[in-house]
Amino acid sequence: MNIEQIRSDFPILHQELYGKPLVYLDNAATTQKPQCVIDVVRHYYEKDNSNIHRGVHTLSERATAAYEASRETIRVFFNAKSTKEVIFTRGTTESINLIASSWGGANIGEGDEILITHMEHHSNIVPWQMLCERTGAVLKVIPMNETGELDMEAFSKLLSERTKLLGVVHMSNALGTINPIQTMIEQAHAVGAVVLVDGAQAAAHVTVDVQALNVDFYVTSAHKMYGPTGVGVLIAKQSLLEAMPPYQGGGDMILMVTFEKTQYNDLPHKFEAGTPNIAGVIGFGEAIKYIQNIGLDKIAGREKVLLDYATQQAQAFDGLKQIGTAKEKACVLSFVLDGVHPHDLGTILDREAVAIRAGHHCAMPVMQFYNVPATARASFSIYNTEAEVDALFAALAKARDMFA
Ligand code: 7TS
Repeated sequence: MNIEQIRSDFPILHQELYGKPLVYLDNAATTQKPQCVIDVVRHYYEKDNSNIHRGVHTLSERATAAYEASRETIRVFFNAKSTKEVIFTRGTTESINLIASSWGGANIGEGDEILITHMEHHSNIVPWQMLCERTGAVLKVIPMNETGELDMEAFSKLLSERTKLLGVVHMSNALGTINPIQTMIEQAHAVGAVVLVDGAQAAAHVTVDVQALNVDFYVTSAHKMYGPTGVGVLIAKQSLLEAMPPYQGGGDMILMVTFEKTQYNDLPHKFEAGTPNIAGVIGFGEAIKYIQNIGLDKIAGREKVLLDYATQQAQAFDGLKQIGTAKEKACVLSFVLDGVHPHDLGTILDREAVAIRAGHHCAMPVMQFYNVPATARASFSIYNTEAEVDALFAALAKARDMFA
């Protein structure tokens, strides 16, 4: 794999901050965008900009064709059965809120249980708490151990006929852990629960086949997969979507409206009310093609080499404690450094042109588990290099010396 060639696809990487070359290691927050994605968004606005699904004129036809072509690209990428199962949203957060509101509102009642894990992002905690407050359902949490792996025995014990939904993160943004979702889906289905997998982190690093997984809901965001912000996808079984009420009402989600009654549109449009992020969806499709051109397996293989290289240095680094050491993990190095607050670390590293994230990563329960206010997190992508990992540790050494 030619990393220099890949780097040349990403214009933003080729700049200096404070006189030093940018080292972008905040990919779990959002990845950078390759030129092809930037170009396709620009082309759309320069040549095709128009509203979709309604115009009879040429531009609208072109815009609609490009939008729907993205849906097909994304269907193939995740191996969904039909484009009816591919709903565009604003991202993972909106996808989960859609499920909690629409599916949850129709299916959850008092005494029912929603089961999530201790390592969920807030976006897979709070919507369920809100649903529980509305309905009297109970939120249960699968515990994890010190390495950042789920306690599978506890999981089995928590499952019962009261469990109506299992919500599990495929790959933790705070720890890097990749959860055994195949087994968890099978076990949850055995008690009749529906399963939602949060793929916000995983989808750019792990091959996902929603049919092989037999997952009910799989959600992710384009911007963590080299695509634009403000767009994501909800992939769901058609039978579930057919039975769910619309999430929002408005244009495009109807077939017929009178003041007496409205007939909803067919899938997937029933869940896409209003003018969507057309350019974003088109950019998302292009980003998926970019991944396909390199090959997700190759990407994952290369990223593993990089993570191993960084992990070795982390283990040898005095005063550094890794947060998240699961056997199955990807792309995330979360840590605390003796005597230096993660936020100070983030600021010092920024002056060295090394971009990392410092904070609770919208996973406060993970911070509570490790009894830390925050962690520093370096997260890797296909365009990162060993030299950049070296730059990270050189900057960390500088920070450690400053506080010594
Ligand atoms: N789930 C996980 C596992 C995430 O990592 C994120 C975003 C979300 C859900 C929400 O995605 P959104 O696109 O709707 O915002 N995670 C992060 C992060 O780790 N740093 O910034 C955003």
